[in-house]
Amino acid sequence: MPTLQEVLRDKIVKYREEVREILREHKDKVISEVTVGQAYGGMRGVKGMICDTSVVEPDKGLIVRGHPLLDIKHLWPEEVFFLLLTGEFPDDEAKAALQQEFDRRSQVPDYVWKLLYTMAEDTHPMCMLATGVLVMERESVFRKWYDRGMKREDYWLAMLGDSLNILAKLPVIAAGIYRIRYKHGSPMQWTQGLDYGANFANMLGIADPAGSFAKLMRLYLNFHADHEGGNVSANACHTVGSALSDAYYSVSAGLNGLAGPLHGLANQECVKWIIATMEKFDGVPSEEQLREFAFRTLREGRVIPGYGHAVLRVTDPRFTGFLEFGKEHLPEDPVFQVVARVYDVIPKVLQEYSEERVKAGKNPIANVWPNVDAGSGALLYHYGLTEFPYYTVMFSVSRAMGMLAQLILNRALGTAITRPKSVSTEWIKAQVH
Ligand code: HAX
Repeated sequence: MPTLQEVLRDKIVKYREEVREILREHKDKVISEVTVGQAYGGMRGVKGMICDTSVVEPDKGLIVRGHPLLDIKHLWPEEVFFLLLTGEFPDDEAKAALQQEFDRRSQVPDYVWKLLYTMAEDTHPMCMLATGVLVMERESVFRKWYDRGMKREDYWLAMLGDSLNILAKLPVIAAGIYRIRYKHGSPMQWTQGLDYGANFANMLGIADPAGSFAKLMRLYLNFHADHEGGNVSANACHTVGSALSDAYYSVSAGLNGLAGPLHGLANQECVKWIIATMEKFDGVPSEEQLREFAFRTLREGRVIPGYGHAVLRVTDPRFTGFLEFGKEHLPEDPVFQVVARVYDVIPKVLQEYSEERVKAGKNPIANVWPNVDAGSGALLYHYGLTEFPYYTVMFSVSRAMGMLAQLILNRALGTAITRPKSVSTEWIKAQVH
């Protein structure tokens, strides 16, 4: 099979023709309407952008290029990246070629390490990661080619070059941040010939005699890679990229969005919440104790982290996949046992609480089921990764694949600069009266 770049080049010809055809025939067809509630409500449900890498179906969860996530959970991260871009699974030869690309590009410039070492000791690891990516902007192929007058039709190629460079360096930098920030030793090097997930596992320096941590990393990097285009990180990355800012600026922006507690940071909040229940009840809490703890959290005006979703209305298949991994590899782990018990308790609690809210004239909770963040942290914790603030960095290594795949495709399709129309409250008042 040809390489990623060759397959993508052919696909792009088809993608472009398909979009040209749709626009030629149906440019003025209406696909969405916007209510006042949506305008004030984070544009939830407004169909106003395109993303072909994946779709999140409210009643099914993530579908990657037509494949429900749990059907492709065996894929390694490099295969997922290939699939996101081309809609095809790489064969062994194409996968090996992509791994060699990462091998070739994995050297992290010294100035990145110098900078990370000089950051204040209490800097959040997400800030270190976003800074580490941003400071490498001087390496951008896209910017260099653009300055030399690159043709529009080649934008995707320069974006692919930047993306491969970022993806090859990201696990090295992310693992290095873990070791620097939490004083586990110096950053470790990428091992040539080792796959992406196992490389990341290895560079974290976690003991893994049975190889199950490497398995978890492959699964983790697969599950978090993409979640269509409108989520905060993908959307932020897309918006910045639409101004033809290069991939370093764009991905760094996306990572800053992922660092919010209602988005990627929820995974650190989740484990904190689980551990807090165990400290309060001195071990694995009973269902009744969990219920009591959950209601206290809600009455204090806080959210139950890991539950709810802007789009999903069922248990997130990514949570299901992590639960299956836990049952197979760490069924006796007490933190994992709490996660499984929380799953029995919280949906009922949130349902009850939602009914209370409605009686009090507030919005219902649209989705009482767990999202991706509800279970992943417990698995990391089991392997000795007990530094919660680091979890979103691991999420980021994966999500960069989705963000970059979307960026490359948007540059290939010449997607326009993002510029929705905002309206003022005065304008809204005039409409509704
Ligand atoms: N606990 C308590 N209240 C919740 C809740 C939860 N888990 N989920 C939703 N609600 C509340 C909302 O805060 C909102 O209250 P207000 O109207 O008073 O503001 C109300 O229920 C309606 O919200 P919604 O329509 O159900 O949900 P949204 O689309 O507005 O928000 C969120 C989706 C994911 C942000 C929300 O469910 C939440 O805060 N969950 C907890 C944090 C979390 O797990 N985030 C990770 C999401 C997955 C992700 O992006 N990972 O990266």
